[in-house]
Amino acid sequence: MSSGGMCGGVANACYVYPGAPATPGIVTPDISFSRGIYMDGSITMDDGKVITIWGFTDLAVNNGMARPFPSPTIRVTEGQIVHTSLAVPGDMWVHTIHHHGIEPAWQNDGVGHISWDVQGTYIYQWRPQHAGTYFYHCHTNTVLHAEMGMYGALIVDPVPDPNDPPGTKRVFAGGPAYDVEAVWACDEIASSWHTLCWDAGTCGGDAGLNRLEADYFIITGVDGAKSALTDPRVAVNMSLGQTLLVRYIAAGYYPQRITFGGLTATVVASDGRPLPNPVSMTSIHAVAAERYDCIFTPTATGVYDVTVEFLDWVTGNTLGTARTRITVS
Ligand SMILES: [Cu+2]
Repeated sequence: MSSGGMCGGVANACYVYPGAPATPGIVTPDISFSRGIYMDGSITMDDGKVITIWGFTDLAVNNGMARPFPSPTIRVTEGQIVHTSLAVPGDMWVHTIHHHGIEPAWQNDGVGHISWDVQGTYIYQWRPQHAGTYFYHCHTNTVLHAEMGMYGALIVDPVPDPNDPPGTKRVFAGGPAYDVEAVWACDEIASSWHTLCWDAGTCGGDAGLNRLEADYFIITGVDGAKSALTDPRVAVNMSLGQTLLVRYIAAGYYPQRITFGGLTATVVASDGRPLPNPVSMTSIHAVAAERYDCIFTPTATGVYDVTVEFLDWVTGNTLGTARTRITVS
């Protein structure tokens, strides 16, 4: 086991509150997800460096043996009662799931120091009220655990419109329809953090978590130096005449600026809420945890290189870049 997550025990950590009580007011859900924990995943960067990744497994698939990064998408429909079961065995310490942008009861919000850090199995019960793009992440020793990779997309679809042709996909009820969908979770990695213990800094020592010196820049778990230009998990191939929805998630800590290689985005929603009026933008400046739903209707075939710049908080200087591509044929 190479993971730096295997360091100290829960009893020696500070400001963690292990627990897994029964879910208050639990009812039969409309849809369920089951998540486990891994702390021995990895990502191989374009320069060959292998970096340890932590994340959530899908326990419904092959007993959670896979090590997906980002963590498996949670996709639900507006108004559904959702259960997300999180199982944390003793050798994985404590973690939570915070469904970012959803507004459940505090017991189900997954903020460790407000409720508890899951040790055992807890079922988060929640009900999304607004279609849109969200993400979920661990909220135990958050600065570290989220940076280590403990996040995944959370998508809330609208209830299908009975007047639409079957299979029509919309961003929100009454919103634009789309044919092709991409999720771009743009994030930086500070590889020096990826050997730290799971509880680094919780007892007041200086673990260096106040200094983010990222050396890699990724899109949806793929190195943005080169791989994300062509990796099918990120790069978009579409036909002229189709409508593309990009769910852009600022999943890192640095401010970001994304540009679309000459294409213009029509931003129709942000942070899980429709905009009063769509806004045409050739670049978007985003800060941590913001989400933008961007519609593209290219009018010419071509290859459009998308660039995400990661910016210094103070100077605004570009600290790193990730790239992907939209190919219209
Ligand atoms: Cu965690």
